[in-house]
Amino acid sequence: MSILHCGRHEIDLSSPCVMGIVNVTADSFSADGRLDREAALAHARRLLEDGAGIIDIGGESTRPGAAPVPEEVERERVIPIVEALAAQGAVVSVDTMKPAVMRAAVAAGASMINDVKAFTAPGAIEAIAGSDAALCLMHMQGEPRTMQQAPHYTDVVTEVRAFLAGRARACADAGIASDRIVVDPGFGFGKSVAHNLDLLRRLDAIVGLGFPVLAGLSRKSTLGALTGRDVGGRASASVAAALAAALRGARILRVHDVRETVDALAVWRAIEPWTGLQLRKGLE
Ligand code: PT1
Repeated sequence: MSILHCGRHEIDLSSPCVMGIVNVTADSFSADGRLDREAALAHARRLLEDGAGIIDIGGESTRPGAAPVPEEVERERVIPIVEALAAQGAVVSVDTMKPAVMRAAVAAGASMINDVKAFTAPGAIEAIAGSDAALCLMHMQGEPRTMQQAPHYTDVVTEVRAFLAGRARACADAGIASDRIVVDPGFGFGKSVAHNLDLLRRLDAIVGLGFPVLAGLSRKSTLGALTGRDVGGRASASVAAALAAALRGARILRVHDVRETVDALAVWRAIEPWTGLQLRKGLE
C-alpha cells in the first residue's frame, strides 16, 4: 500500500513525497504571451534539485475563473517539457482533463496523469487504462470557470469521500490496478473556506479509502483568507498547510515552494516516532 506504481518508477510513500508544480500557461514563463520553454524547464530542474520527488506539469489553468485551452495548445506547451524531464529520469505527472493530452503525455514518458475531473471525460479512463502510469483522481464540484460561485454540500467530507470511492471503483472496473491510484479531495475546487478546512481537519476520512492521498493547498485563496496575504506572500501558510495535511496522512504534497516544504518535512520526520527512529540510526 505504501508503494505507488508510477510508470517505470516505484515511489515509496511510507513517508510523504513532495510534488513540485510547473505551470506552463499564458500567465507563467511568458513574455508578450509567448511561452518560454527553457525557463519552464529550468524551473522544473530547480524543483528537482530542491527535493521534489514528482514534477507536475500543467498547460491549462484550472484555478477559479480559468478558461479552457484548446487541445493542440495544451499539447504544444506540455509535451516537450515531459520529454525533456522524462529523458533525465524524473518522475513526471501531467495535470490534464483531456484524453488526447493524456495519451500524448504517457507516450512522451509521463509516469502519472493528474486529472482534476477524475477521468470523467468520455474516453479518459480508456486513454490511460492500457498504460502503466499512475492516476490522480481529484474531486471538483462544478467546473473551473464557475465553481466558486456557490459551492454547496450537505456534508462535504462524506460527499467527497463517496465521489472518490466511486471513481476508484470505475478505475478498478476498467482493469486498473489499485496500486496505481491516488485520491485527492480537491482543495479550492468548488469549496468555501469552511469546506476546505473541514476537509483538511477530517482528512483521515479520505485517507481511510485506502489509497495514497494527494493534498494541494499551496498558495490557494483559503490561505489568503486566513492570513490576509496575497498569492506571493503565502509561502509560510502553504508550508503549514502541507505539514497539517501530512500529519493527517496525506502522502503526496503538491506545492510551489518545494525547498521550504522539504525542509519542514525533514524536521517532522526526525520527530515522528517511526521514521525518526530509522533516521536516528542513520545519523549515529
Ligand atoms: C490540486 C490541484 C491540481 N490544484 C490536484 N491537481 C490546482 N491533483 C491544479 C484558489 O482558491 O489541489 N490537486 N491542479 C490549482 N487549482 C487552484 C484551485 C488554484 C483553487 C488556486 C485556488 O486560490
